[in-house]
Amino acid sequence: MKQLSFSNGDQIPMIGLGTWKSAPGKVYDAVIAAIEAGYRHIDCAAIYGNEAEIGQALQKVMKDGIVKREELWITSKLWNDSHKAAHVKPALEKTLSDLQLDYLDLYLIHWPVTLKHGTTYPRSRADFISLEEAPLGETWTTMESCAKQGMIRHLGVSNFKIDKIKEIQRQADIQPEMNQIELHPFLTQDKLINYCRENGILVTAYSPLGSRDRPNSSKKADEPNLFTHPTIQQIADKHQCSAPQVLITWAVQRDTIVIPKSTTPAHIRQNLESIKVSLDTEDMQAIQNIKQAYRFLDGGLWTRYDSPFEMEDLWEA
Ligand code: 1BO
Repeated sequence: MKQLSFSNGDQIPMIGLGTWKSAPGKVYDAVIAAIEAGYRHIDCAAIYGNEAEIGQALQKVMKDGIVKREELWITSKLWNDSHKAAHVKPALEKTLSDLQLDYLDLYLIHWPVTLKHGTTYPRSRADFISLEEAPLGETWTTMESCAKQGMIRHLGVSNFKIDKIKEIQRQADIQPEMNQIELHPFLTQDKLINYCRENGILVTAYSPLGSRDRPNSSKKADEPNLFTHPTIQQIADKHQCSAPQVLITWAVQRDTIVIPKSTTPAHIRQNLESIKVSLDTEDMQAIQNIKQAYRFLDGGLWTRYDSPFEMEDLWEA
Protein backbone atom coordinates (compact mmCIF):
# COMPACT_ATOMS: atom_id res chain seq x y z
CA MET A 1 0.00 0.00 0.00
CA LYS A 2 1.36 3.44 -0.97
CA GLN A 3 1.73 5.81 1.98
CA LEU A 4 2.43 9.49 2.60
CA SER A 5 4.65 10.68 5.44
CA PHE A 6 3.98 13.20 8.15
CA SER A 7 6.89 15.37 9.31
CA ASN A 8 7.55 13.07 12.30
CA GLY A 9 7.82 10.06 9.97
CA ASP A 10 4.36 8.60 10.67
CA GLN A 11 2.86 7.14 7.50
CA ILE A 12 -0.74 7.31 6.34
CA PRO A 13 -2.00 4.74 3.79
CA MET A 14 -3.07 6.62 0.65
CA ILE A 15 -6.28 4.65 0.11
CA GLY A 16 -8.65 4.53 3.06
CA LEU A 17 -12.20 3.34 3.55
CA GLY A 18 -14.71 6.22 3.69
CA THR A 19 -17.62 5.62 6.07
CA TRP A 20 -19.87 8.65 5.49
CA LYS A 21 -23.36 7.29 4.70
CA SER A 22 -22.34 3.72 5.58
CA ALA A 23 -25.46 2.67 7.40
CA PRO A 24 -25.41 1.08 10.83
CA GLY A 25 -26.03 -2.61 10.17
CA LYS A 26 -23.72 -2.47 7.13
CA VAL A 27 -20.61 -0.67 8.27
CA TYR A 28 -19.45 -3.51 10.59
CA ASP A 29 -19.18 -5.94 7.67
CA ALA A 30 -17.73 -3.22 5.44
CA VAL A 31 -14.87 -2.48 7.86
CA ILE A 32 -14.10 -6.17 8.29
CA ALA A 33 -14.19 -6.74 4.51
CA ALA A 34 -11.87 -3.75 4.06
CA ILE A 35 -9.32 -4.87 6.63
CA GLU A 36 -9.37 -8.40 5.21
CA ALA A 37 -8.81 -6.95 1.73
CA GLY A 38 -5.75 -5.05 3.00
CA TYR A 39 -7.05 -1.59 3.96
CA ARG A 40 -5.30 -0.16 7.00
CA HIS A 41 -6.91 3.29 6.98
CA ILE A 42 -10.50 3.96 8.06
CA ASP A 43 -11.98 7.46 7.85
CA CYS A 44 -14.67 8.15 10.46
CA ALA A 45 -16.60 11.05 11.98
CA ALA A 46 -18.93 11.47 14.94
CA ILE A 47 -21.68 12.89 12.72
CA TYR A 48 -21.72 9.77 10.54
CA GLY A 49 -23.55 8.05 13.43
CA ASN A 50 -21.74 4.75 12.98
CA GLU A 51 -18.57 4.98 15.08
CA ALA A 52 -19.83 2.48 17.70
CA GLU A 53 -20.34 -0.15 15.01
CA ILE A 54 -16.95 0.64 13.45
CA GLY A 55 -15.46 0.21 16.93
CA GLN A 56 -16.97 -3.27 17.18
CA ALA A 57 -15.48 -4.20 13.82
CA LEU A 58 -12.05 -2.85 14.82
CA GLN A 59 -12.17 -4.86 18.04
CA LYS A 60 -13.06 -7.99 16.08
CA VAL A 61 -10.18 -7.71 13.59
CA MET A 62 -7.70 -6.94 16.34
CA LYS A 63 -8.97 -9.76 18.56
CA ASP A 64 -8.81 -12.19 15.63
CA GLY A 65 -5.18 -11.20 15.12
CA ILE A 66 -5.75 -9.83 11.59
CA VAL A 67 -4.20 -6.48 12.51
CA LYS A 68 -2.61 -4.73 15.47
CA ARG A 69 -3.70 -1.25 16.54
CA GLU A 70 -0.38 0.22 15.47
CA GLU A 71 -0.91 -1.07 11.92
CA LEU A 72 -4.17 0.88 11.58
CA TRP A 73 -4.71 4.53 10.69
CA ILE A 74 -7.93 5.84 12.22
CA THR A 75 -9.17 9.36 11.49
CA SER A 76 -12.20 11.00 13.07
CA LYS A 77 -13.72 14.47 13.06
CA LEU A 78 -15.07 16.93 15.62
CA TRP A 79 -18.64 17.88 14.80
CA ASN A 80 -19.75 21.50 14.40
CA ASP A 81 -21.74 21.52 17.65
CA SER A 82 -18.67 20.78 19.79
CA HIS A 83 -16.24 23.58 18.89
CA LYS A 84 -16.40 25.36 22.24
CA ALA A 85 -13.53 24.55 24.63
CA ALA A 86 -15.88 22.83 27.08
CA HIS A 87 -17.22 20.48 24.41
CA VAL A 88 -14.10 19.38 22.50
CA LYS A 89 -12.68 16.82 24.93
CA PRO A 90 -16.06 15.21 25.76
CA ALA A 91 -16.76 14.87 22.00
CA LEU A 92 -13.35 13.26 21.47
CA GLU A 93 -13.85 10.97 24.48
CA LYS A 94 -17.20 9.84 23.01
CA THR A 95 -15.55 9.09 19.65
CA LEU A 96 -12.72 7.16 21.34
CA SER A 97 -15.18 5.22 23.47
CA ASP A 98 -17.38 4.41 20.44
CA LEU A 99 -14.38 3.34 18.38
CA GLN A 100 -13.00 1.44 21.41
CA LEU A 101 -9.61 3.09 20.98
CA ASP A 102 -7.11 4.81 23.29
CA TYR A 103 -6.00 7.31 20.67
CA LEU A 104 -6.81 8.58 17.17
CA ASP A 105 -4.14 8.82 14.50
CA LEU A 106 -5.76 11.98 13.17
CA TYR A 107 -8.52 14.29 14.44
CA LEU A 108 -10.00 16.97 12.20
CA ILE A 109 -12.27 19.98 12.68
CA HIS A 110 -15.05 18.77 10.37
CA TRP A 111 -16.18 22.21 9.11
CA PRO A 112 -15.33 25.85 9.88
CA VAL A 113 -18.99 26.18 10.89
CA THR A 114 -20.42 26.29 14.41
CA LEU A 115 -23.73 24.94 15.67
CA LYS A 116 -25.46 25.08 19.01
CA HIS A 117 -24.37 22.20 21.25
CA GLY A 118 -26.56 19.15 20.62
CA THR A 119 -27.43 20.10 17.01
CA THR A 120 -26.71 17.53 14.32
CA TYR A 121 -27.98 19.45 11.28
CA PRO A 122 -29.52 22.94 11.51
CA ARG A 123 -33.26 23.40 11.13
CA SER A 124 -33.50 27.07 12.13
CA ARG A 125 -31.38 30.16 12.84
CA ALA A 126 -31.38 29.20 16.53
CA ASP A 127 -29.33 26.08 15.74
CA PHE A 128 -26.32 28.18 14.68
CA ILE A 129 -23.79 30.01 16.79
CA SER A 130 -21.28 32.41 15.29
CA LEU A 131 -17.52 31.92 14.99
CA GLU A 132 -17.15 34.84 17.40
CA GLU A 133 -18.94 32.75 20.03
CA ALA A 134 -16.81 29.66 19.33
CA PRO A 135 -13.60 30.86 17.65
CA LEU A 136 -11.63 28.33 15.63
CA GLY A 137 -8.51 29.22 17.65
CA GLU A 138 -10.22 28.15 20.87
CA THR A 139 -11.27 24.85 19.28
CA TRP A 140 -7.75 24.26 17.99
CA THR A 141 -6.07 25.05 21.33
CA THR A 142 -8.34 22.53 23.04
CA MET A 143 -7.57 19.90 20.41
CA GLU A 144 -3.86 20.61 20.95
CA SER A 145 -4.30 19.97 24.64
CA CYS A 146 -5.98 16.61 23.85
CA ALA A 147 -3.06 15.76 21.55
CA LYS A 148 -0.59 16.63 24.33
CA GLN A 149 -2.51 14.23 26.61
CA GLY A 150 -1.90 11.42 24.09
CA MET A 151 -5.48 11.15 22.82
CA ILE A 152 -4.56 12.21 19.23
CA ARG A 153 -1.37 11.73 17.18
CA HIS A 154 -2.01 14.33 14.42
CA LEU A 155 -4.33 17.32 14.04
CA GLY A 156 -6.00 18.73 10.98
CA VAL A 157 -9.02 20.33 9.40
CA SER A 158 -11.65 19.53 6.79
CA ASN A 159 -13.45 21.83 4.35
CA PHE A 160 -11.04 24.66 5.17
CA LYS A 161 -10.15 27.27 2.56
CA ILE A 162 -6.78 29.04 2.63
CA ASP A 163 -7.86 31.96 4.84
CA LYS A 164 -9.37 29.63 7.41
CA ILE A 165 -6.20 27.50 7.47
CA LYS A 166 -4.16 30.67 8.01
CA GLU A 167 -6.36 31.58 10.96
CA ILE A 168 -5.36 28.31 12.65
CA GLN A 169 -1.70 28.52 11.59
CA ARG A 170 -1.29 32.04 13.05
CA GLN A 171 -1.88 30.87 16.58
CA ALA A 172 -1.14 27.16 16.48
CA ASP A 173 1.37 25.50 18.75
CA ILE A 174 0.83 22.26 16.81
CA GLN A 175 0.44 23.14 13.13
CA PRO A 176 -2.39 21.57 11.08
CA GLU A 177 -1.09 18.57 9.13
CA MET A 178 -4.13 17.59 7.03
CA ASN A 179 -6.94 19.23 5.10
CA GLN A 180 -9.69 16.85 3.99
CA ILE A 181 -11.62 18.37 1.10
CA GLU A 182 -13.87 17.42 -1.78
CA LEU A 183 -11.62 16.47 -4.71
CA HIS A 184 -12.28 14.75 -8.05
CA PRO A 185 -11.79 15.66 -11.71
CA PHE A 186 -14.75 18.10 -11.56
CA LEU A 187 -13.17 19.91 -8.59
CA THR A 188 -9.39 19.81 -8.73
CA GLN A 189 -8.76 22.65 -6.20
CA ASP A 190 -5.17 23.17 -7.41
CA LYS A 191 -4.63 26.48 -5.59
CA LEU A 192 -5.76 25.08 -2.24
CA ILE A 193 -3.68 21.91 -2.71
CA ASN A 194 -0.60 23.99 -3.56
CA TYR A 195 -1.07 26.13 -0.46
CA CYS A 196 -1.35 22.99 1.67
CA ARG A 197 1.79 21.47 0.10
CA GLU A 198 3.80 24.65 0.65
CA ASN A 199 2.75 24.58 4.29
CA GLY A 200 3.45 20.93 5.08
CA ILE A 201 -0.24 20.01 5.08
CA LEU A 202 -1.27 16.70 3.50
CA VAL A 203 -4.54 16.59 1.56
CA THR A 204 -7.28 13.94 1.65
CA ALA A 205 -9.80 13.71 -1.17
CA TYR A 206 -13.38 13.04 -0.09
CA SER A 207 -16.23 12.23 -2.48
CA PRO A 208 -13.60 11.05 -5.02
CA LEU A 209 -16.27 9.11 -6.91
CA GLY A 210 -18.87 11.88 -6.84
CA SER A 211 -20.79 10.81 -3.74
CA ARG A 212 -23.72 9.48 -5.74
CA ASP A 213 -25.39 7.96 -2.66
CA ARG A 214 -25.65 11.17 -0.65
CA PRO A 215 -29.08 12.46 0.43
CA ASN A 216 -31.34 13.55 -2.45
CA SER A 217 -31.90 16.85 -0.65
CA SER A 218 -28.29 17.80 -1.43
CA LYS A 219 -28.44 16.73 -5.09
CA LYS A 220 -29.23 18.87 -8.10
CA ALA A 221 -31.34 17.33 -10.87
CA ASP A 222 -28.74 18.05 -13.55
CA GLU A 223 -25.58 17.15 -11.67
CA PRO A 224 -22.75 15.69 -13.76
CA ASN A 225 -21.64 12.07 -13.48
CA LEU A 226 -17.94 11.27 -13.12
CA PHE A 227 -18.38 7.60 -14.06
CA THR A 228 -19.94 8.33 -17.47
CA HIS A 229 -17.72 11.28 -18.43
CA PRO A 230 -16.20 10.38 -21.85
CA THR A 231 -12.61 11.14 -20.74
CA ILE A 232 -12.90 8.91 -17.68
CA GLN A 233 -14.53 6.17 -19.74
CA GLN A 234 -11.86 6.31 -22.46
CA ILE A 235 -9.08 6.04 -19.88
CA ALA A 236 -10.88 3.16 -18.13
CA ASP A 237 -11.19 1.34 -21.48
CA LYS A 238 -7.52 2.00 -22.29
CA HIS A 239 -6.34 0.47 -19.00
CA GLN A 240 -9.10 -2.17 -18.86
CA CYS A 241 -10.18 -1.01 -15.44
CA SER A 242 -13.32 0.60 -14.02
CA ALA A 243 -14.17 4.32 -13.91
CA PRO A 244 -13.88 4.33 -10.06
CA GLN A 245 -10.40 2.83 -10.38
CA VAL A 246 -9.37 5.63 -12.78
CA LEU A 247 -10.68 8.22 -10.30
CA ILE A 248 -8.91 6.64 -7.32
CA THR A 249 -5.63 6.23 -9.23
CA TRP A 250 -5.81 9.84 -10.43
CA ALA A 251 -6.14 10.98 -6.79
CA VAL A 252 -3.21 8.82 -5.65
CA GLN A 253 -0.99 9.96 -8.54
CA ARG A 254 -1.72 13.58 -7.55
CA ASP A 255 -0.25 12.68 -4.15
CA THR A 256 -3.55 13.06 -2.37
CA ILE A 257 -4.94 10.54 0.07
CA VAL A 258 -8.29 9.18 -1.08
CA ILE A 259 -11.18 7.67 0.90
CA PRO A 260 -13.74 6.04 -1.41
CA LYS A 261 -16.81 4.86 0.49
CA SER A 262 -18.44 1.52 -0.11
CA THR A 263 -20.22 -1.14 1.91
CA THR A 264 -20.14 -3.69 -0.93
CA PRO A 265 -17.23 -6.13 -0.43
CA ALA A 266 -16.56 -6.47 -4.18
CA HIS A 267 -16.37 -2.67 -4.60
CA ILE A 268 -14.27 -2.32 -1.46
CA ARG A 269 -11.74 -4.76 -2.97
CA GLN A 270 -11.87 -3.20 -6.45
CA ASN A 271 -11.28 0.27 -5.00
CA LEU A 272 -8.11 -0.94 -3.26
CA GLU A 273 -7.00 -2.76 -6.41
CA SER A 274 -6.71 0.67 -8.05
CA ILE A 275 -3.11 0.52 -6.83
CA LYS A 276 -2.45 -1.86 -9.74
CA VAL A 277 -3.53 0.79 -12.29
CA SER A 278 -0.97 3.28 -13.57
CA LEU A 279 -2.07 6.37 -15.48
CA ASP A 280 0.40 7.97 -17.87
CA THR A 281 1.13 11.68 -18.28
CA GLU A 282 -1.34 11.92 -21.15
CA ASP A 283 -4.16 10.40 -19.02
CA MET A 284 -3.39 12.71 -16.10
CA GLN A 285 -3.39 15.73 -18.43
CA ALA A 286 -6.64 14.66 -20.13
CA ILE A 287 -8.32 14.46 -16.72
CA GLN A 288 -6.85 17.80 -15.66
CA ASN A 289 -8.29 19.27 -18.90
CA ILE A 290 -11.88 18.26 -18.06
CA LYS A 291 -12.35 21.55 -16.21
CA GLN A 292 -16.05 20.96 -15.61
CA ALA A 293 -16.13 22.74 -12.24
CA TYR A 294 -18.69 21.14 -9.98
CA ARG A 295 -18.94 20.77 -6.21
CA PHE A 296 -21.15 17.87 -5.14
CA LEU A 297 -21.27 18.94 -1.48
CA ASP A 298 -21.78 22.67 -1.87
CA GLY A 299 -22.19 23.53 1.81
CA GLY A 300 -25.57 25.15 1.16
CA LEU A 301 -26.80 23.54 4.33
CA TRP A 302 -24.66 25.95 6.36
CA THR A 303 -26.06 29.08 4.74
CA ARG A 304 -29.80 28.46 5.14
CA TYR A 305 -32.22 29.85 7.75
CA ASP A 306 -30.58 33.28 7.91
CA SER A 307 -27.40 31.56 9.15
CA PRO A 308 -24.36 33.64 10.17
CA PHE A 309 -22.37 31.77 7.47
CA GLU A 310 -22.14 32.60 3.78
CA MET A 311 -20.70 30.62 0.88
CA GLU A 312 -17.71 33.02 0.81
CA ASP A 313 -16.90 31.87 4.36
CA LEU A 314 -16.53 28.31 3.07
CA TRP A 315 -14.97 28.22 -0.37
CA GLU A 316 -12.31 30.06 -2.32
CA ALA A 317 -13.78 32.73 -4.63
C1 1BO B 1 -21.67 16.22 6.46
C2 1BO B 1 -20.49 15.32 6.27
C3 1BO B 1 -19.72 15.61 5.07
C4 1BO B 1 -18.63 14.64 4.74
O1 1BO B 1 -17.66 14.49 5.74
